[in-house]
Amino acid sequence: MATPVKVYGPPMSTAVSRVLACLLEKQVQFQLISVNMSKGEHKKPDFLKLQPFGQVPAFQDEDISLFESRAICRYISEKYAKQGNKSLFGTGPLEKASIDQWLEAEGQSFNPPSSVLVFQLAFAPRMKLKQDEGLIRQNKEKLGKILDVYERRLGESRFLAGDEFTLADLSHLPNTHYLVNDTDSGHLFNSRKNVGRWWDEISSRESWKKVVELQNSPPPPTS
Ligand SMILES: N[C@@H](CCC(=O)N[C@@H](CS)C(=O)NCC(=O)O)C(=O)O
Repeated sequence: MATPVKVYGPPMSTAVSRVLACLLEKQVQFQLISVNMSKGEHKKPDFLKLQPFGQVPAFQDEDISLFESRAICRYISEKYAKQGNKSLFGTGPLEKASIDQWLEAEGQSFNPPSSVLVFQLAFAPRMKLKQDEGLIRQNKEKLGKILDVYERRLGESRFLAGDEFTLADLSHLPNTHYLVNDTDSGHLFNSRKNVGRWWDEISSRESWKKVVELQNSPPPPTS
């Protein structure tokens, strides 16, 4: 039996949960390794050998290590192409390019405003940090404009890259989950008919439900 891959970081982290969703779609065995971020473990020399920017997740598969959640997802999808969800990263050059195009749109256009809103609206209150109302307003407006493009696209096809659920859709799960469930910004998604239909469908996948269970389970004891 293959050695489980290792994912370092808490499932609450959006970038960690992206990798977990991918592993679950691909039915790849994994070991989740706790990193106590409140104690700054992600900035310690041993962790920096795995993730030189001092962020989670870090990832190991036997003797290789990788960082950047979207790159890790592409690697998992290619390496384990023959198992689990086989269409997650497409099968031909055109399908892959279309998936990559929407993965880039997620990373370059959707993530900047949505991650600011996740931090400001979901995490800052939990961390007892003051929210920046100007930043919130600005980023809600930016995200609305991006979602107008998504609304048009999702009026033409069931998923972002075509008829199948792919990495492009999966990559949107972490930020959207917090915005829809933990903030007052759910209407940005649900008020758009096609985006709302798409969100209901992608967030109902078994893989994502398991990630949410992991997020809600108590963290393992730390030393
Ligand atoms: N682009 C990176 C982002 C990683 C990232 O921002 N991780 C956050 C948690 S979601 C983190 O480690 N924050 C702590 C820090 O930056 O010190 C990826 O996708 O892996």
